[in-house]
Amino acid sequence: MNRVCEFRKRFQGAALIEDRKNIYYLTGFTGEGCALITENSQIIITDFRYVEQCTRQAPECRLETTSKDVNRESILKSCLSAENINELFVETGIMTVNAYRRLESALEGVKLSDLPGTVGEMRIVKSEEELGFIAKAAKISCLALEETLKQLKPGMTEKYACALLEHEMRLHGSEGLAFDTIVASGVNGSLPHAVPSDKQIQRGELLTFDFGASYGGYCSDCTRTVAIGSIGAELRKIYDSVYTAHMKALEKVKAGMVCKELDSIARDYLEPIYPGAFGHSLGHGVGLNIHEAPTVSQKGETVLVPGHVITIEPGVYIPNLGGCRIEDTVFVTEDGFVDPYTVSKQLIVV
Ligand SMILES: [Mn+2]
Repeated sequence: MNRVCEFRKRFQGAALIEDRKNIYYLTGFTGEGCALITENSQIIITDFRYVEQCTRQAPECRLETTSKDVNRESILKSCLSAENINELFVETGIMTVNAYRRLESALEGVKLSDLPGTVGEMRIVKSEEELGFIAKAAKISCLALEETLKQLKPGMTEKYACALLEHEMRLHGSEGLAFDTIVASGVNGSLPHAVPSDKQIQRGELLTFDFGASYGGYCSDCTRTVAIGSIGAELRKIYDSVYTAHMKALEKVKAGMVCKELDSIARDYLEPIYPGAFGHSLGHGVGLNIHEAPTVSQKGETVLVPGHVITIEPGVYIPNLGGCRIEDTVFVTEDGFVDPYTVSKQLIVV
């Protein structure tokens, strides 16, 4: 997989790529290092540990290896001067000030400029292959959650439930975790990004799992809130409201829809019932990163097109009571969406 040709069509100039997901997306290389893309060459600069890996993963790239005597900056300097390049576009958003200064002083006579978001624009629309990886990660997530729910019992700690879920994701083929798993029971459910604790899961509580497998380098993102035994009317009302908000927004997902309009559908429904209780955005893009473009919030101006992958994840959080969130990662199509998750969104009682 090499997308350098497509990148060159969209951006003319010498680009230094340091973001590892961007390097992978463009060249296929997953190790540490950087990629220099110019009009005439594509070069990966790495060290001994990744030499063989680089030749396997990125055969179309020229390999330059750092050593104790030759650092990255000096390799860059000679590569640029060999092609008479006097302007280098760098990813300033992810560089440290220190690295920028080091580069600036090493490349005397070369102007450093901001690389525009070309790679991000390419990454936002997924190919069939990329959608396949995300679908596989979603399938692993569903199998793992189903297995976890079979084993879940009152008295288990949130940490234990978290370990079960993460173990099942690995057993079903996940490469790792797309992000730190959230397991929040009872009153902890009012924390949208709760960290699994030693708190025991009890009957009568809602329990939220927000988790993601990864496959082929791609993430998936899913949230289910389940009931431990029978729950009271207040919690049931929260669940039903979030469920309705989720379904209302989800059914409007299709090409042509503006992200902020989707956000409004869920928000306008929940706000009168639970004022101020849905404080985060409705969703976000998912791909090589767990959070990427487009943002599905009140500020989301992106018009959806086929191949966009977004989450729909409304939630309600009530301090001292609990909370609920329901989330799927879905694929935008011409006339709707594909939802790769098969775990029920109706309230599951464990
Ligand atoms: Mn999410």
